[in-house]
Amino acid sequence: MAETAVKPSRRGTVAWPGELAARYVARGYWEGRSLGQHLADAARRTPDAVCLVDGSTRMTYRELLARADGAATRLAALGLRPDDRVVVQLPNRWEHVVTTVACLRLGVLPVWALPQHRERELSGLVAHTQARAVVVPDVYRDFDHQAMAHRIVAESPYAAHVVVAGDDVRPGSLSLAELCAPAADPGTSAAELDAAAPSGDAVAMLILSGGTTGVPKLIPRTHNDLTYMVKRAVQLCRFGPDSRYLAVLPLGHGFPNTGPGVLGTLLAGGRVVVAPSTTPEVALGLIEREEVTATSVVPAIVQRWLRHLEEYPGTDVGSLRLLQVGAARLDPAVAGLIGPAFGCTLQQVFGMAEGLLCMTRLDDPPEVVHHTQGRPVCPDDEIRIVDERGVPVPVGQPGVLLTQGPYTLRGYYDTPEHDRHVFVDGWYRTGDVVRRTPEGNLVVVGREKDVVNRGGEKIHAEEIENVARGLDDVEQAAAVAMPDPELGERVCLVVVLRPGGAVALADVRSAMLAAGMARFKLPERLVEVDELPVTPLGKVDKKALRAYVAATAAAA
Ligand code: OOB
Repeated sequence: MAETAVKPSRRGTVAWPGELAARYVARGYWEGRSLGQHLADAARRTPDAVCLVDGSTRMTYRELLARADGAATRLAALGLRPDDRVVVQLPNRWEHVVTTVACLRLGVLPVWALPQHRERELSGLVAHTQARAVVVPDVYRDFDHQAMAHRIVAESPYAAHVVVAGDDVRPGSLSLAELCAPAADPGTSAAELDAAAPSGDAVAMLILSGGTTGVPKLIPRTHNDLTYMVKRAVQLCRFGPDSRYLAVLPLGHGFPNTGPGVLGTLLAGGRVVVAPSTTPEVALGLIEREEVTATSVVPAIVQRWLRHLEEYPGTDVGSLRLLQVGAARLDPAVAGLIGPAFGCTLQQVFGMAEGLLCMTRLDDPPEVVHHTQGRPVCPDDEIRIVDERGVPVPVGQPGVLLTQGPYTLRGYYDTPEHDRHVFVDGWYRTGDVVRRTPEGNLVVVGREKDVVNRGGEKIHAEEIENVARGLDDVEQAAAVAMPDPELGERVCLVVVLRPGGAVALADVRSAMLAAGMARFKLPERLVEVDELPVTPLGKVDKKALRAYVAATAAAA
């Protein structure tokens, strides 16, 4: 069949080459159906099982599907069509799950933002995706998201709707509670949505890449690729109907949604328990009360939980079978404490919103689980580890990781210029420096990309530098990671001042807040130098700066 025009759901995206696509279909990875259909199938298998718990809300699969289909039908009535985008900025609450499933059913692309994102990040997302609607809480942690959303929507030629979670739904806003009410006639809505389900190769969602510069980088994930990855993670993590997954990492991230996370738990017929906070009191309390069997966290959280278990040895986490730790480097010494303290299996996860998912396997020996970040989940995930010249390095040597496979993007959403620097013959250059052990596991040893990984939150150095350079007294600015026992890394800003100038950390922080940037990106230390070190190519030598910053912090 000749393709006469680019399908709307592929606009701004780069397809896999035909030969690879054919292989992924032949090997059964790509099933040709929408993730929404797979989720509906799962819901219909055990309609009476509880699938979603959030505080006093307990929802069965029947109710989840009726609510998601109700929301999908109402979004359609508002004029949203398959391939339209909706920016979803919600804290961890059940509506996040229902809204996501609703979008997947209708073929509307959810774009998850983090609750910490402010005007700069959110307006960038709305503009870049030409989103039709924005979903926000009314007020969350003393910040008025509803007012922010209205300001952003007023500026956008595309966005028309502000949908609000919570009681304070003001004039001009739509109520998310009403949007997510069960369909009036669930059977009819379901039949209509089933009949119009998006195809497997349509884009299912746009996921924000770790760290955003001027234009946010968005990752188009297709129904085929995402379904495969989540199902494979379900298999490897042995999720099933008896799984109870604690969604404790922010649901704006991929890891707690797809690794196998919320979506994997639902596909497996299990139960998702939503945690509104990562504190040990709340999270471990939920593990005990809801008999949670699995969860995923970042190293900073697991360290806090370990301290709590030590202080309160009576805490009962006996139901927990699997603790996944990923998104940032886990210290092998900490890794060794986890199994004994929690009485469960530890799994290291090295993933990226762009695709490639690596995991240690549940029956791997301790030396693999403690010291490596595992191996790719798919036999057709291809890995190349190269030196600066792009030449593959011998096994065991560190190099930059490149990858291609059935669920790794071929290009970002609508940024062809940027893609030229990031894709090598279609392979994604991850920017991570890794080495491969003889048995094929990967160890993340560093990074070439200019990102600070603050407890799993990725921060682009450039974003901070642009604001700092805008200050009158700052001539040059470079943001780098400084080591931190709690979060792994924090942001340190190194500046060269103009003659006679002065700048304080607080000046940079206020300038960033005034620019509408998220608080977690603010630098936490400022260092003045006479000049910035440069590489032979004349670029700021970030490696040397990181070493300098680490050494001066140790001396301080
Ligand atoms: C996950 O996704 P992103 O997109 O927020 O960040 C990806 C980057 C990786 O390129 C790497 O630099 C870093 O985060 N990273 C790790 C790591 N896992 C991710 N660095 C060291 N050790 C690890 N285990 O972070 C993500 C997405 C899905 C599943 C898990 C993590």
